[in-house]
Amino acid sequence: AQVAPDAVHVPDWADAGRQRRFLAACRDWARPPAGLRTVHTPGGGTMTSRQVCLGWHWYPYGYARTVVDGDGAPVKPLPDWLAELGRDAVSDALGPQAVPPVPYDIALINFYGADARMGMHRDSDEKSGAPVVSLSVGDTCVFRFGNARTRTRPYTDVELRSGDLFVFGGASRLAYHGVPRVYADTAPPELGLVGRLNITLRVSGFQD
Ligand code: MD3
Ligand code: FE
Repeated sequence: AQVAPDAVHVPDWADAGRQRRFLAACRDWARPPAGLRTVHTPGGGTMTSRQVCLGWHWYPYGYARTVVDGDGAPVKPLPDWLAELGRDAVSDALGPQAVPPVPYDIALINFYGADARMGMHRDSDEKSGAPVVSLSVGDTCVFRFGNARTRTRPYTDVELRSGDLFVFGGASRLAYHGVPRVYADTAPPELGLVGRLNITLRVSGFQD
């Protein structure tokens, strides 16, 4: 379903097998070095989701090749299959003409426990305007998709469930968005995941 221009939600995009393989990969990436970490903002805040990065390491508010706000290890590489999945996702959601000419080179994976939230924000630390790809696994959440001008209304609330794809291109790439709540114990039981995982794929636009 189209939620805004170039913002398309594709429920059930990833089947159970693909969700399971994603979860297994995330558990592997979460291990140290350069594993899952708690993110502290410069203002003294602590993000309630925990995060692991591939390709480029995101810290508030920039990117580095090492985990500057964690163990200092080199960031894990982004595997080719994941970059390819990014292209497939854009093609399915927005059409083949929207697939960027340069490969996806950043993955940010956020893990949400039942009490985790993500406040309204814009993703503006990348140089490329290529569409952002988001894949959800585990518990259902409320995803709030806003506008490019303010953190507040108007916004649209959408439930994201395990296996759902969301792609944000064009003007929607710079819209405010957040996760105001996660519904505990709503993950498919056979997954064996307590909580929610969200993987976003991005194109950095960086030279190195
Ligand atoms: C719209 N993640 O990683 S996914 C993030 O569920 C982030 O973990 C949320 O916001 C999550 O930055 C929301 C949907 C999403 C992701 C990135 C976007 C929407 C976006 C970037 C630009 C516009
Ligand atoms: Fe975001």
